[in-house]
Amino acid sequence: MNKEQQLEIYYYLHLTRTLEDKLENLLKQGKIIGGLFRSLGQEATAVGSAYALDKNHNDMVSPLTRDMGAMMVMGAQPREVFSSYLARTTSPNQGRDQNLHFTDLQRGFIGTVSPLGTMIAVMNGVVMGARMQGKQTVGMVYIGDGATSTGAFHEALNFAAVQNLPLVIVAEHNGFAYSTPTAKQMRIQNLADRAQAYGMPSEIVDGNDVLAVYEVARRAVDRAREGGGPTMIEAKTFRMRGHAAHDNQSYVAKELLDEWRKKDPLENYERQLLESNVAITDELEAIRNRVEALLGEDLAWTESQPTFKGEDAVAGVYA
Ligand SMILES: Cc1ncc(C[n+]2csc(CCOP(=O)(O)OP(=O)(O)O)c2C)c(N)n1
Repeated sequence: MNKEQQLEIYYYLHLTRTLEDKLENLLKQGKIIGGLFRSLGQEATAVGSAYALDKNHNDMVSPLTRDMGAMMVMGAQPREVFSSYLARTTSPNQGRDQNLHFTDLQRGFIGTVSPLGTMIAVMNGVVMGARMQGKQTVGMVYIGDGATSTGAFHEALNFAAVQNLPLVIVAEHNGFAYSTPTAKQMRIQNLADRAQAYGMPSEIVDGNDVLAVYEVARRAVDRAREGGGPTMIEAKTFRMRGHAAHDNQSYVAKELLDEWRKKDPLENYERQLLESNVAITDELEAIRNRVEALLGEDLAWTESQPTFKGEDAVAGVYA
């Protein structure tokens, strides 16, 4: 990976982190209607994996709550996220929904539907359709540890394996499904074991090491494109906030959070770039300033936009 790409990855990691920091501030200011879901601590998993996709082949992702970083890599704009959370009528969902529930087939992302596990079947269809059309599209779909216990997950994983589909499944092992620790909902240590049951190759990676995530994702994407079928990647990471902002994580041991704070993916990557002489401090600061300027501009634009009104809810829903 050349210097430009390594700095681009830094840009996306920093963009994701700062965008969500600003959303948290907006929530505290009472400007966000509804909840706020963050990917704090998990940004490297989303950014590193999506960065392995190729837009020239119309690769597609289906992100989850913790995959803001993948959306940014695919070209989603901060103003689309701000305006969704701030319920503006000019947001991708016209103010009807927040978070990452929006789709753009051109840019290659399909907004998730809430029943967990089901998006793997949807992405199976997407890549199967593309293959029938003679395209070399690879799909990437994200799944949480909790969601790997759904029936939908197992049915879709088997189908992807049997059909040898060009799909990469990124399983985010972040310790908790809402308040349930992984050990209380499965007897296995590694989510990757689930893939073995279907004859699907899997790899385990440090989900907080963005370059390591990129490497395994790149291998899986290349294999899928060459007709080698699906791969499941298990990214070991940690959810540094509650399920959403209303959840104070009181059920997570402080020691565990302290331990994972030391493995912060953004701080570690920054150190790595400096220590390996890929970048100097000024270059990283210039990137941070670029992010700050973009977010300032997009938030100002969002705040100038009209707010969703109750009566707007009935338009465009029924014929
Ligand atoms: C089939 C289904 N069951 C329950 C829920 C409610 N729910 C939403 S998120 C969530 C926890 C998900 O945990 P996990 O898959 O580990 O992802 P994480 O939030 O840790 O990223 C639950 C139970 C749902 N959306 N769909």
